[in-house]
Amino acid sequence: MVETTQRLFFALCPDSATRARLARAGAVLHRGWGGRPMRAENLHMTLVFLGAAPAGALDALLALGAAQNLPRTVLRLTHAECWQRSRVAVLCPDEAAVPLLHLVGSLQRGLEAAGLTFDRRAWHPHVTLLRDARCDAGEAVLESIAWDVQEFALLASRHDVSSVRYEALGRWPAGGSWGPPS
Ligand code: 2AM
Repeated sequence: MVETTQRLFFALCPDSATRARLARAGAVLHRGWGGRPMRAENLHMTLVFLGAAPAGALDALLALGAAQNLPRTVLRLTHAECWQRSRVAVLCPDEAAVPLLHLVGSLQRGLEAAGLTFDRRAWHPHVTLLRDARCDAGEAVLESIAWDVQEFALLASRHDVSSVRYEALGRWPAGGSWGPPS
């Protein structure tokens, strides 16, 4: 059962090699921008953020995830940005891969149809690498990371006293070609 207090979101989860590359990029950015590096196991790219979902929504969310058809897609994370307002350092693509735009749109339409609320702000694809960053330390130059997207997931963020951990409630592999949800 979905606890009403947990935060849910659909996200891309990196494979272990990409995860390691992202963590190394975080360590490089940390030298300039400080802050707190994300734990490697928590690295992800949010697709749609739901926040607290009502108890009983889990079945609909799992069905929605399973109805998507994401082709294997390479996402090129080309540059780092430090966002002053939220004080996070992130890696971004120059352009969002089209299949991912389709996936985000399809998930949003499915949530809408199911009467579930979600963050409707425009999607800015990014991977957060540092929190509480000092964004006044100049530009960062990094090698781009080619992320061969292999799966997306429904994640729940769980807080304990000292840390946040993301638990996958459902995972769906990428593969095949893009088509309408079955
Ligand atoms: P992100 O900004 O790095 O994608 C769990 O709360 C995760 O969901 C956060 O780490 C945050 O990661 C993402 N997220 C996306 N939109 C959010 C929102 N409106 N409020 C809180 N978290 C959000």
